[in-house]
Amino acid sequence: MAIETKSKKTEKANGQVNGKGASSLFDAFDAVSGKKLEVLDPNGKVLHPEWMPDLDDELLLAGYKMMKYARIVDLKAVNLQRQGKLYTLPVNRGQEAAAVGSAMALRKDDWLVPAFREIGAYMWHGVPVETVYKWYLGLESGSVMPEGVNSLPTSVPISSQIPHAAGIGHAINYKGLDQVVLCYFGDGGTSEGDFSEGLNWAAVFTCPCVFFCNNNQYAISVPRDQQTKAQTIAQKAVGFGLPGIQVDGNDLFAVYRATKEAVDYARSGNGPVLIEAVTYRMGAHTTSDDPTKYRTSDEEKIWEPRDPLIRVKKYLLDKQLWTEKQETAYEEECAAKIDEVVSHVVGLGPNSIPELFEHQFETLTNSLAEQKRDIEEFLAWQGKRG
Ligand SMILES: Cc1ncc(C[n+]2csc(CCOP(=O)(O)OP(=O)(O)O)c2C)c(N)n1
Ligand SMILES: [Mg+2]
Repeated sequence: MAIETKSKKTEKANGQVNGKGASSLFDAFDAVSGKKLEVLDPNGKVLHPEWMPDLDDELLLAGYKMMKYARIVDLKAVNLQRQGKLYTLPVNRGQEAAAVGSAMALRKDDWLVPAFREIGAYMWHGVPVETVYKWYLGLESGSVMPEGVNSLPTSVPISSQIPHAAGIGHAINYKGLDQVVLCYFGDGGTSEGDFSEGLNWAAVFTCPCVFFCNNNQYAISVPRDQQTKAQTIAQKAVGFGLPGIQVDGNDLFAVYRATKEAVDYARSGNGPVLIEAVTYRMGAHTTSDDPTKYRTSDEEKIWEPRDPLIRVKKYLLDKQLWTEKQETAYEEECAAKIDEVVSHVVGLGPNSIPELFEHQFETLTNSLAEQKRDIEEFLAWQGKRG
């Protein structure tokens, strides 16, 4: 792997042991310590003021509103799927703090590399809600980013996006830029080879990547304790020689604090960080799944009061930054916006043949060009047959 980069940042990181630069947070919550970063408790009370992030009221409120919006987008999508208007989709409910709190730590020109359960992060980073619903309809246009939105599309093949994130990080170094890549995957995703290959590459080449694991306790029906014998997922960072930190993934404040620190760390040329956000998939794996087959309602009830929206709302109400009246008005506003989008999107499709080939490469590879010619010839022949 003798690849040279133009980055000056790499030199800075060379003197560090195990890829660790100066960060009091990563020292205090060292991956092997087994400690978890928490700031707010489920009642919205500040548990640990010493770890309170520097989050002004405006940004906090915007974060809460995005969590709420993502929740409503998700609930509506599930309803529409049940009515046969959308195809199978992954349910996001319960993971809004992990998604939004992490994406809030990015700069607009940073890169987002999603898996498939982070619509809050996706929308925060500038992906329109139309794109989310188009993807749920299986449309190619649901993977097309608007100009200026630095995000890869949703990725379903588990962890295949991790080497891509390392590659983007490598390109950033090569070009001498100061962007950061935030890459998501699940607890199950950490058992894939792509996880090891991506994290190793990023660590060896000091790529500015923040690897964000949504540990939602399940990989479809496989529970976390059958996924890995590692005590925590954050601990896996140690083998790659990079900092790892476990956070309460249902706590917007803790997620933002850890991700902001990781993003700053990566941007300063220290290399990657692994964050494990401990959360819970409150809904089914997808709309085709039935979680009653593998988990109990007693377990689900334990997580209900830990819903990430509840604690931020309580905090905001306590601080008089938000009122019930505003909440109701905002819910209506979100629902109206979504209804308008849905009325336009539902019913679109199917994909046209050219669209199937349009977005993957700037110039089609020979083999894809041949496939495109073949299908066009076939359709022309079929058309003539009537
Ligand atoms: C390479 C690959 N293998 C299997 C699947 C089928 N599959 C879809 S989701 C999933 C579980 C993923 O679990 P996790 O990484 O914890 O993410 P979560 O779904 O919990 O968000 C599996 C096995 C797939 N999409 N890709
Ligand atoms: Mg999972």
